[in-house]
Amino acid sequence: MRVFIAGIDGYLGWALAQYLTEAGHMVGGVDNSFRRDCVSEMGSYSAIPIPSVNERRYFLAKKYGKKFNIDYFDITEGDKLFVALSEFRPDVIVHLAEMPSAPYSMIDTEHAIETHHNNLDGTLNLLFAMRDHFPDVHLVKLGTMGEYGTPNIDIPEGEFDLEFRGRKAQVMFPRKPGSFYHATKVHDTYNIEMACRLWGLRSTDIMQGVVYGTRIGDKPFAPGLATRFDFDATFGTAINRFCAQAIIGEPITPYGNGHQKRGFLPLRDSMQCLRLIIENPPAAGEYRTVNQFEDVYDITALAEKVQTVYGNCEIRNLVNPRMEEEDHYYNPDHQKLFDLGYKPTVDMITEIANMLDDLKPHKDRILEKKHVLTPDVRWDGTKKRMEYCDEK
Ligand code: USQ
Repeated sequence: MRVFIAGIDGYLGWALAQYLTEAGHMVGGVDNSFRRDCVSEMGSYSAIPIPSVNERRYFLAKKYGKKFNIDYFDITEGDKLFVALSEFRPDVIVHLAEMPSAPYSMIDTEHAIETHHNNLDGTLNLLFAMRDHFPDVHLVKLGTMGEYGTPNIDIPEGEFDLEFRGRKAQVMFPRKPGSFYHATKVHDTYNIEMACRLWGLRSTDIMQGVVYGTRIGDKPFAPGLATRFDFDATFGTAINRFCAQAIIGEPITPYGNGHQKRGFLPLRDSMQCLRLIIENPPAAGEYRTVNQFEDVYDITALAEKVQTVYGNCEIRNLVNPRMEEEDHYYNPDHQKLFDLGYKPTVDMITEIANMLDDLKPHKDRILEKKHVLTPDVRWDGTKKRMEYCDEK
Protein backbone atom coordinates (compact mmCIF):
# COMPACT_ATOMS: atom_id res chain seq x y z
CA MET A 1 0.00 0.00 0.00
CA ARG A 2 1.01 3.62 -0.46
CA VAL A 3 1.14 5.14 3.03
CA PHE A 4 1.51 8.89 3.58
CA ILE A 5 2.67 9.71 7.12
CA ALA A 6 1.90 13.23 8.35
CA GLY A 7 4.39 13.83 11.16
CA ILE A 8 7.00 11.42 9.75
CA ASP A 9 9.89 12.99 11.71
CA GLY A 10 8.33 12.35 15.17
CA TYR A 11 8.77 9.53 17.70
CA LEU A 12 6.10 7.30 16.16
CA GLY A 13 6.31 8.57 12.57
CA TRP A 14 10.00 7.87 12.12
CA ALA A 15 9.70 4.38 13.60
CA LEU A 16 6.60 3.67 11.49
CA ALA A 17 8.29 4.73 8.25
CA GLN A 18 10.90 2.02 8.80
CA TYR A 19 8.50 -0.62 10.13
CA LEU A 20 6.14 -0.26 7.15
CA THR A 21 8.99 -0.15 4.62
CA GLU A 22 10.29 -3.43 6.04
CA ALA A 23 6.76 -4.84 5.68
CA GLY A 24 6.81 -3.98 1.96
CA HIS A 25 4.70 -0.81 1.93
CA MET A 26 5.57 2.34 -0.04
CA VAL A 27 6.07 5.14 2.50
CA GLY A 28 6.27 8.90 2.10
CA GLY A 29 5.25 11.84 4.23
CA VAL A 30 5.59 15.33 5.55
CA ASP A 31 6.91 17.10 8.62
CA ASN A 32 7.66 20.72 9.51
CA SER A 33 9.94 20.00 12.50
CA PHE A 34 7.25 21.23 14.88
CA ARG A 35 8.18 18.64 17.51
CA ARG A 36 11.89 19.45 17.28
CA ASP A 37 11.10 23.16 17.62
CA CYS A 38 8.78 22.69 20.63
CA VAL A 39 11.30 20.50 22.48
CA SER A 40 14.06 23.02 21.87
CA GLU A 41 11.73 25.80 23.04
CA MET A 42 11.58 23.81 26.32
CA GLY A 43 15.41 23.94 26.42
CA SER A 44 15.77 20.24 25.69
CA TYR A 45 16.62 17.70 22.99
CA SER A 46 16.26 14.02 22.26
CA ALA A 47 18.54 12.06 24.64
CA ILE A 48 19.33 9.67 21.80
CA PRO A 49 20.84 11.95 19.14
CA ILE A 50 18.85 12.20 15.93
CA PRO A 51 20.20 13.65 12.69
CA SER A 52 18.47 16.41 10.70
CA VAL A 53 15.53 15.52 8.46
CA ASN A 54 17.77 15.71 5.37
CA GLU A 55 20.31 13.39 6.90
CA ARG A 56 17.57 11.03 7.99
CA ARG A 57 16.27 10.89 4.44
CA TYR A 58 19.77 10.02 3.27
CA PHE A 59 20.23 7.22 5.86
CA LEU A 60 16.81 5.81 5.00
CA ALA A 61 17.59 5.77 1.28
CA LYS A 62 20.94 4.14 1.98
CA LYS A 63 19.43 1.38 4.12
CA TYR A 64 16.51 0.51 1.85
CA GLY A 65 18.16 1.28 -1.53
CA LYS A 66 15.49 3.71 -2.74
CA LYS A 67 14.47 7.35 -2.49
CA PHE A 68 11.88 8.48 0.07
CA ASN A 69 9.48 11.29 -0.61
CA ILE A 70 9.57 13.41 2.58
CA ASP A 71 8.29 16.97 2.25
CA TYR A 72 8.86 19.87 4.61
CA PHE A 73 5.73 21.96 5.22
CA ASP A 74 2.99 22.60 7.76
CA ILE A 75 -0.22 20.64 7.09
CA THR A 76 -2.24 23.57 8.42
CA GLU A 77 -1.41 24.99 4.95
CA GLY A 78 -4.11 23.25 2.94
CA ASP A 79 -2.79 24.08 -0.57
CA LYS A 80 0.59 22.49 0.12
CA LEU A 81 -1.08 19.46 1.61
CA PHE A 82 -3.24 19.02 -1.49
CA VAL A 83 -0.18 19.18 -3.79
CA ALA A 84 1.78 16.65 -1.70
CA LEU A 85 -1.16 14.21 -1.55
CA SER A 86 -1.80 14.60 -5.31
CA GLU A 87 1.81 13.74 -6.05
CA PHE A 88 1.99 10.81 -3.63
CA ARG A 89 -1.51 9.34 -4.33
CA PRO A 90 -1.86 7.50 -0.97
CA ASP A 91 -4.10 4.57 -0.13
CA VAL A 92 -3.70 5.44 3.53
CA ILE A 93 -2.92 8.65 5.41
CA VAL A 94 -1.53 8.15 8.92
CA HIS A 95 -2.05 11.40 10.80
CA LEU A 96 0.56 11.86 13.55
CA ALA A 97 1.23 15.54 12.88
CA GLU A 98 -0.09 16.87 16.18
CA MET A 99 1.39 18.53 19.22
CA PRO A 100 1.44 15.61 21.72
CA SER A 101 2.19 17.14 25.11
CA ALA A 102 -0.39 17.81 27.83
CA PRO A 103 1.93 20.10 29.86
CA TYR A 104 2.89 22.16 26.77
CA SER A 105 -0.77 22.89 26.11
CA MET A 106 -1.25 24.06 29.72
CA ILE A 107 1.64 26.58 29.85
CA ASP A 108 -0.44 29.64 28.99
CA THR A 109 -3.04 30.92 26.56
CA GLU A 110 -0.56 31.17 23.64
CA HIS A 111 0.45 27.52 23.97
CA ALA A 112 -3.15 26.35 24.36
CA ILE A 113 -4.17 28.27 21.24
CA GLU A 114 -1.12 27.09 19.30
CA THR A 115 -2.00 23.50 20.24
CA HIS A 116 -5.59 23.91 19.11
CA HIS A 117 -4.61 25.68 15.88
CA ASN A 118 -1.99 23.09 14.98
CA ASN A 119 -3.98 19.99 15.88
CA LEU A 120 -7.47 20.94 14.76
CA ASP A 121 -6.59 22.85 11.58
CA GLY A 122 -4.31 20.09 10.31
CA THR A 123 -7.03 17.47 10.77
CA LEU A 124 -9.65 19.68 9.11
CA ASN A 125 -7.36 20.19 6.09
CA LEU A 126 -6.94 16.45 5.76
CA LEU A 127 -10.70 15.87 5.99
CA PHE A 128 -11.52 18.47 3.33
CA ALA A 129 -8.73 17.22 1.03
CA MET A 130 -10.20 13.74 1.39
CA ARG A 131 -13.79 14.89 0.75
CA ASP A 132 -12.85 16.82 -2.38
CA HIS A 133 -10.06 14.74 -3.91
CA PHE A 134 -9.29 11.46 -2.12
CA PRO A 135 -12.60 10.06 -0.82
CA ASP A 136 -11.45 6.42 -0.83
CA VAL A 137 -8.33 6.98 1.26
CA HIS A 138 -8.28 5.44 4.75
CA LEU A 139 -7.46 8.04 7.42
CA VAL A 140 -5.62 6.48 10.35
CA LYS A 141 -5.77 9.13 13.04
CA LEU A 142 -3.85 9.09 16.30
CA GLY A 143 -6.18 9.94 19.14
CA THR A 144 -5.47 9.10 22.77
CA MET A 145 -6.87 7.06 25.64
CA GLY A 146 -6.74 10.38 27.48
CA GLU A 147 -9.85 11.47 25.55
CA TYR A 148 -11.94 9.33 27.89
CA GLY A 149 -10.26 10.59 31.02
CA THR A 150 -10.75 8.45 34.11
CA PRO A 151 -14.52 7.93 34.46
CA ASN A 152 -15.77 5.82 37.31
CA ILE A 153 -17.13 3.11 34.96
CA ASP A 154 -15.82 0.71 32.29
CA ILE A 155 -14.77 2.32 29.00
CA PRO A 156 -16.10 0.58 25.87
CA GLU A 157 -14.28 0.47 22.52
CA GLY A 158 -16.40 2.44 20.06
CA GLU A 159 -20.09 3.19 20.30
CA PHE A 160 -22.22 1.73 23.05
CA ASP A 161 -25.95 1.38 23.77
CA LEU A 162 -27.44 4.14 25.86
CA GLU A 163 -30.96 3.91 27.26
CA PHE A 164 -32.66 7.05 28.55
CA ARG A 165 -36.33 7.46 29.46
CA GLY A 166 -37.23 4.25 27.69
CA ARG A 167 -35.53 5.11 24.36
CA LYS A 168 -32.27 3.59 23.10
CA ALA A 169 -29.46 5.02 20.99
CA GLN A 170 -25.93 4.11 19.96
CA VAL A 171 -23.60 6.85 21.16
CA MET A 172 -19.91 7.58 21.50
CA PHE A 173 -18.59 7.21 25.03
CA PRO A 174 -18.55 10.61 26.76
CA ARG A 175 -15.16 12.29 26.66
CA LYS A 176 -13.53 14.00 29.66
CA PRO A 177 -10.06 15.26 28.71
CA GLY A 178 -7.59 16.43 31.34
CA SER A 179 -5.58 19.00 29.35
CA PHE A 180 -6.06 21.32 26.38
CA TYR A 181 -3.91 18.89 24.37
CA HIS A 182 -6.21 15.96 25.18
CA ALA A 183 -9.17 18.23 24.39
CA THR A 184 -7.87 18.74 20.82
CA LYS A 185 -8.02 15.00 20.30
CA VAL A 186 -11.64 15.01 21.50
CA HIS A 187 -12.52 17.78 19.03
CA ASP A 188 -10.77 15.83 16.24
CA THR A 189 -12.82 12.78 17.15
CA TYR A 190 -16.10 14.63 16.66
CA ASN A 191 -14.88 16.22 13.42
CA ILE A 192 -13.73 12.89 11.97
CA GLU A 193 -16.85 10.96 13.03
CA MET A 194 -19.00 13.64 11.41
CA ALA A 195 -16.94 13.63 8.19
CA CYS A 196 -17.35 9.85 7.90
CA ARG A 197 -21.09 10.11 8.60
CA LEU A 198 -21.79 13.04 6.23
CA TRP A 199 -19.27 12.44 3.45
CA GLY A 200 -18.81 8.66 3.44
CA LEU A 201 -15.11 8.84 4.37
CA ARG A 202 -13.41 5.95 6.16
CA SER A 203 -11.28 6.39 9.25
CA THR A 204 -9.76 4.55 12.17
CA ASP A 205 -9.44 6.74 15.24
CA ILE A 206 -6.87 5.19 17.58
CA MET A 207 -7.31 5.79 21.28
CA GLN A 208 -3.70 5.00 22.09
CA GLY A 209 -2.21 4.66 25.55
CA VAL A 210 1.30 5.75 26.49
CA VAL A 211 3.89 4.27 24.13
CA TYR A 212 7.38 3.48 25.42
CA GLY A 213 10.51 1.96 23.98
CA THR A 214 13.49 2.65 21.79
CA ARG A 215 13.17 -0.25 19.35
CA ILE A 216 10.91 -1.67 16.66
CA GLY A 217 12.52 -5.12 16.82
CA ASP A 218 14.95 -7.01 19.01
CA LYS A 219 17.93 -4.87 17.99
CA PRO A 220 18.44 -1.10 18.31
CA PHE A 221 17.85 1.05 15.22
CA ALA A 222 20.62 1.08 12.58
CA PRO A 223 23.11 3.99 12.85
CA GLY A 224 21.50 7.31 11.90
CA LEU A 225 17.99 5.82 12.02
CA ALA A 226 17.11 5.93 15.74
CA THR A 227 13.82 7.50 16.74
CA ARG A 228 13.75 10.35 19.24
CA PHE A 229 13.67 9.97 23.04
CA ASP A 230 12.38 12.91 25.09
CA PHE A 231 12.88 13.13 28.82
CA ASP A 232 12.12 16.76 29.70
CA ALA A 233 9.13 17.52 31.94
CA THR A 234 7.01 18.72 29.02
CA PHE A 235 7.61 16.21 26.20
CA GLY A 236 9.02 13.23 28.10
CA THR A 237 6.39 10.75 29.25
CA ALA A 238 6.59 9.35 32.78
CA ILE A 239 8.36 6.13 31.79
CA ASN A 240 10.97 7.92 29.65
CA ARG A 241 11.64 10.34 32.45
CA PHE A 242 11.98 7.54 35.02
CA CYS A 243 14.60 5.80 32.85
CA ALA A 244 16.52 9.06 32.33
CA GLN A 245 16.36 9.86 36.06
CA ALA A 246 17.68 6.40 37.00
CA ILE A 247 20.60 6.70 34.61
CA ILE A 248 21.85 10.01 36.02
CA GLY A 249 21.21 9.08 39.66
CA GLU A 250 18.28 11.45 40.20
CA PRO A 251 15.21 10.30 42.16
CA ILE A 252 12.39 8.82 40.08
CA THR A 253 9.39 11.12 40.41
CA PRO A 254 5.82 9.75 40.44
CA TYR A 255 3.48 12.73 40.74
CA GLY A 256 1.17 12.87 43.76
CA ASN A 257 0.52 9.51 45.38
CA GLY A 258 1.42 7.72 42.11
CA HIS A 259 -1.82 5.70 41.94
CA GLN A 260 -2.86 7.19 38.56
CA LYS A 261 -3.55 4.36 36.10
CA ARG A 262 -2.89 4.43 32.35
CA GLY A 263 -2.73 1.93 29.46
CA PHE A 264 0.77 1.24 28.09
CA LEU A 265 2.17 -0.26 24.90
CA PRO A 266 5.73 -0.94 23.69
CA LEU A 267 6.77 0.95 20.54
CA ARG A 268 7.25 -2.23 18.53
CA ASP A 269 3.71 -3.38 19.37
CA SER A 270 2.29 0.05 18.55
CA MET A 271 3.91 -0.45 15.12
CA GLN A 272 2.34 -3.91 14.82
CA CYS A 273 -1.09 -2.48 15.68
CA LEU A 274 -0.75 0.37 13.17
CA ARG A 275 0.21 -2.11 10.47
CA LEU A 276 -2.82 -4.30 11.25
CA ILE A 277 -5.10 -1.25 11.10
CA ILE A 278 -3.59 -0.12 7.79
CA GLU A 279 -3.87 -3.57 6.22
CA ASN A 280 -7.48 -4.05 7.44
CA PRO A 281 -9.27 -0.81 6.51
CA PRO A 282 -12.85 -0.01 7.52
CA ALA A 283 -15.64 0.21 4.91
CA ALA A 284 -16.49 3.48 3.16
CA GLY A 285 -18.45 5.67 5.58
CA GLU A 286 -17.22 3.78 8.63
CA TYR A 287 -15.75 5.61 11.60
CA ARG A 288 -13.91 2.94 13.60
CA THR A 289 -12.50 3.41 17.10
CA VAL A 290 -9.83 1.16 18.58
CA ASN A 291 -8.43 1.33 22.10
CA GLN A 292 -4.74 0.65 21.56
CA PHE A 293 -2.79 -0.42 24.62
CA GLU A 294 -1.45 -3.64 26.07
CA ASP A 295 -1.66 -3.43 29.86
CA VAL A 296 -2.84 -1.03 32.54
CA TYR A 297 -0.38 -0.05 35.28
CA ASP A 298 -0.28 2.64 37.88
CA ILE A 299 2.59 5.12 37.89
CA THR A 300 4.14 3.63 41.03
CA ALA A 301 4.34 0.24 39.29
CA LEU A 302 6.26 1.89 36.43
CA ALA A 303 8.66 3.52 38.85
CA GLU A 304 9.20 0.20 40.63
CA LYS A 305 9.82 -1.62 37.36
CA VAL A 306 12.52 0.88 36.39
CA GLN A 307 13.98 0.50 39.89
CA THR A 308 13.93 -3.31 39.60
CA VAL A 309 15.70 -3.30 36.24
CA TYR A 310 18.22 -0.53 36.96
CA GLY A 311 18.95 -1.51 40.54
CA ASN A 312 20.27 1.26 42.69
CA CYS A 313 17.82 4.18 42.42
CA GLU A 314 15.46 6.08 44.68
CA ILE A 315 11.73 6.76 44.15
CA ARG A 316 10.59 10.11 45.55
CA ASN A 317 7.08 11.40 44.85
CA LEU A 318 6.67 15.01 43.73
CA VAL A 319 3.71 17.17 44.65
CA ASN A 320 1.50 16.72 41.58
CA PRO A 321 1.83 19.70 39.20
CA ARG A 322 -1.26 18.45 37.31
CA MET A 323 -4.90 18.42 38.29
CA GLU A 324 -5.99 14.82 37.83
CA GLU A 325 -7.60 11.94 39.72
CA GLU A 326 -5.00 9.98 41.62
CA ASP A 327 -7.19 7.22 43.10
CA HIS A 328 -9.61 6.03 40.46
CA TYR A 329 -11.24 3.05 38.76
CA TYR A 330 -9.86 2.28 35.27
CA ASN A 331 -11.09 -0.56 33.07
CA PRO A 332 -11.10 0.18 29.31
CA ASP A 333 -12.00 -2.52 26.74
CA HIS A 334 -9.35 -3.37 24.14
CA GLN A 335 -10.40 -6.32 22.05
CA LYS A 336 -10.56 -5.10 18.44
CA LEU A 337 -6.83 -5.24 17.73
CA PHE A 338 -6.64 -8.77 19.13
CA ASP A 339 -9.46 -9.68 16.74
CA LEU A 340 -7.36 -8.28 13.88
CA GLY A 341 -4.46 -10.56 14.91
CA TYR A 342 -2.45 -8.46 17.35
CA LYS A 343 0.00 -10.51 19.40
CA PRO A 344 1.97 -8.76 22.17
CA THR A 345 5.65 -9.46 21.57
CA VAL A 346 7.54 -8.19 24.58
CA ASP A 347 6.95 -7.62 28.30
CA MET A 348 7.53 -4.31 30.03
CA ILE A 349 10.53 -5.42 32.08
CA THR A 350 12.40 -6.58 28.96
CA GLU A 351 11.57 -3.40 27.10
CA ILE A 352 12.63 -1.17 30.00
CA ALA A 353 15.94 -3.08 30.08
CA ASN A 354 16.35 -2.38 26.35
CA MET A 355 15.52 1.31 26.88
CA LEU A 356 18.12 1.60 29.62
CA ASP A 357 20.73 -0.16 27.45
CA ASP A 358 20.02 2.18 24.54
CA LEU A 359 20.11 5.25 26.80
CA LYS A 360 23.23 4.54 28.86
CA PRO A 361 25.67 5.62 26.12
CA HIS A 362 23.94 9.03 26.19
CA LYS A 363 24.14 9.61 29.94
CA ASP A 364 26.21 12.80 29.41
CA ARG A 365 23.54 14.30 27.17
CA ILE A 366 20.92 13.72 29.88
CA LEU A 367 23.24 15.14 32.56
CA GLU A 368 23.84 18.26 30.45
CA LYS A 369 20.07 18.92 30.43
CA LYS A 370 19.36 17.69 33.96
CA HIS A 371 17.44 20.89 34.79
CA VAL A 372 14.69 20.08 32.22
CA LEU A 373 13.67 17.06 34.31
CA THR A 374 12.06 19.37 36.87
CA PRO A 375 8.43 20.09 35.97
CA ASP A 376 7.61 23.79 35.83
CA VAL A 377 4.12 23.74 34.31
CA ARG A 378 1.35 23.62 36.89
CA TRP A 379 -2.23 23.04 35.79
CA ASP A 380 -3.41 25.75 38.21
CA GLY A 381 -1.10 28.34 36.62
CA THR A 382 0.90 29.06 39.77
CA LYS A 383 4.69 29.34 39.60
CA LYS A 384 5.54 27.76 42.95
CA ARG A 385 8.79 25.81 43.23
CA MET A 386 8.27 22.05 42.79
CA GLU A 387 8.43 20.14 46.08
CA TYR A 388 8.83 16.51 46.93
CA CYS A 389 5.85 15.13 48.87
CA ASP A 390 8.15 14.34 51.81
CA GLU A 391 9.14 18.04 52.03
CA LYS A 392 5.58 19.22 52.61
N1 USQ B 1 3.64 11.49 35.66
C1 USQ B 1 4.37 11.22 36.79
N2 USQ B 1 5.69 11.59 36.84
C2 USQ B 1 6.30 12.21 35.79
C3 USQ B 1 5.55 12.45 34.62
C4 USQ B 1 4.23 12.09 34.60
O1 USQ B 1 3.85 10.66 37.75
O2 USQ B 1 7.51 12.53 35.90
C5 USQ B 1 2.23 11.05 35.63
C6 USQ B 1 1.24 12.12 35.20
O3 USQ B 1 0.83 12.92 36.26
C7 USQ B 1 0.12 11.25 34.63
C8 USQ B 1 0.83 10.02 34.10
O4 USQ B 1 2.13 10.03 34.67
O5 USQ B 1 -0.74 10.84 35.65
C9 USQ B 1 0.99 10.01 32.60
O6 USQ B 1 1.69 11.17 32.22
P1 USQ B 1 2.63 11.14 30.93
O7 USQ B 1 3.34 12.45 30.87
O8 USQ B 1 3.44 9.90 30.89
O9 USQ B 1 1.55 10.99 29.75
P2 USQ B 1 0.36 11.93 29.29
O10 USQ B 1 0.52 13.33 29.73
O11 USQ B 1 -0.91 11.23 29.67
O12 USQ B 1 0.55 11.93 27.72
C10 USQ B 1 1.19 10.83 27.02
C11 USQ B 1 1.60 11.36 25.66
C12 USQ B 1 0.35 11.76 24.89
C13 USQ B 1 -0.61 10.60 24.82
C14 USQ B 1 -0.94 10.09 26.21
C15 USQ B 1 -1.74 8.81 26.20
O13 USQ B 1 2.48 12.46 25.82
O14 USQ B 1 0.73 12.20 23.58
O15 USQ B 1 -1.81 11.03 24.21
O16 USQ B 1 0.30 9.76 26.90
S1 USQ B 1 -2.74 8.70 27.64
O17 USQ B 1 -1.90 8.82 28.83
O18 USQ B 1 -3.42 7.42 27.61
O19 USQ B 1 -3.66 9.83 27.60
